[in-house]
Amino acid sequence: MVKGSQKIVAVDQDIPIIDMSQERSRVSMQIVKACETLGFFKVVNHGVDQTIISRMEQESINFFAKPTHEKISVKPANQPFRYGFREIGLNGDSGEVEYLLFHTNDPAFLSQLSLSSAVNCYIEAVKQLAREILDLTAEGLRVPPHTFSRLISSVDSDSVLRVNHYPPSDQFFGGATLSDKSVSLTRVGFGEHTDPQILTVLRSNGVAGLQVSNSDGMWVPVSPDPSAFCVNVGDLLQVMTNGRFISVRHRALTFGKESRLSTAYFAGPPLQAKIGPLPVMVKAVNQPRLYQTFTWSDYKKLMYSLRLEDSRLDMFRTC
Ligand code: GA4
Repeated sequence: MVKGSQKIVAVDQDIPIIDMSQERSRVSMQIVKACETLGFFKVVNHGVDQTIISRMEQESINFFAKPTHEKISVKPANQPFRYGFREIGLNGDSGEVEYLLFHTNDPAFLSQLSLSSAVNCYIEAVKQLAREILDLTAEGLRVPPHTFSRLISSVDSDSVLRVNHYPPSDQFFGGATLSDKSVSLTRVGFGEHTDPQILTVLRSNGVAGLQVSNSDGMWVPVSPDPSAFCVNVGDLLQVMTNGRFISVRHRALTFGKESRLSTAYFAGPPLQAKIGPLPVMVKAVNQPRLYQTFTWSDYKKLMYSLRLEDSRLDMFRTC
């Protein structure tokens, strides 16, 4: 049921946990190290108000509890950015998931859902956290302070919020019961992929499912921690750092009886932003330029023409 030969390692001891209340220089060094080794880390003591998180989560739970016909009605034709059930992207990918997906600057859609206030507050809070992490990253790399964060701060930045609901497995078995031993409960909720944008800030309820691929090609399960945010490097940050940071492959599995809810903020730049390796990351001798320069708009066109698991970055390699 779950394809791929990669092995699972038993525990998530390899996932860095970064305490943001530490001294700033320590935090920035730890972020850079995590981005270089795994491309993924958790942050704790992040400063996002728990009330904002709980309100957003409760509104999402209420939305997914609605009858299907009501949920489907918020999906206009030919729009990838709406309510979706099973289908992912435009090229035949699917998973055991239903979701809401929207641009963070789409007030019309938000008000249609009546999620508006809770979700808007949440978006503001995670955007602020993403900016802070990117500024710390710039400090750790010793590049000018807002090198990365300015790209996601502008009013026309193309960021996306995705709320994923992975229902209990029995809702996907078409009559088979959970006590039926011949039925494996493990399903792919969201298949393996890298995130295309700059940085992703994700949280989930207390149910497991997220796994990240480490440098040995093993799947590392990320233990759920509702008080933490998970952060991962996206493709664009890998390009800007000329491959020094890793845009980590990850996936979500579903295991059984409990519903998993995860919310991901994908921090992206404006469509016309030019993305390429920072000059300081390129050196003629041992750090040759690995990627061409392209616009985010070019990259998006390409990603929607490919499958979820495809390595889009390879198309922009110089060598
Ligand atoms: C992966 C990360 C985000 O969920 C997303 C996804 C997007 C979509 O669901 O529309 C994509 C996927 C994601 C990358 C490749 C393309 C586009 C589905 C797909 C097959 C919203 C994003 O930005 O890229």
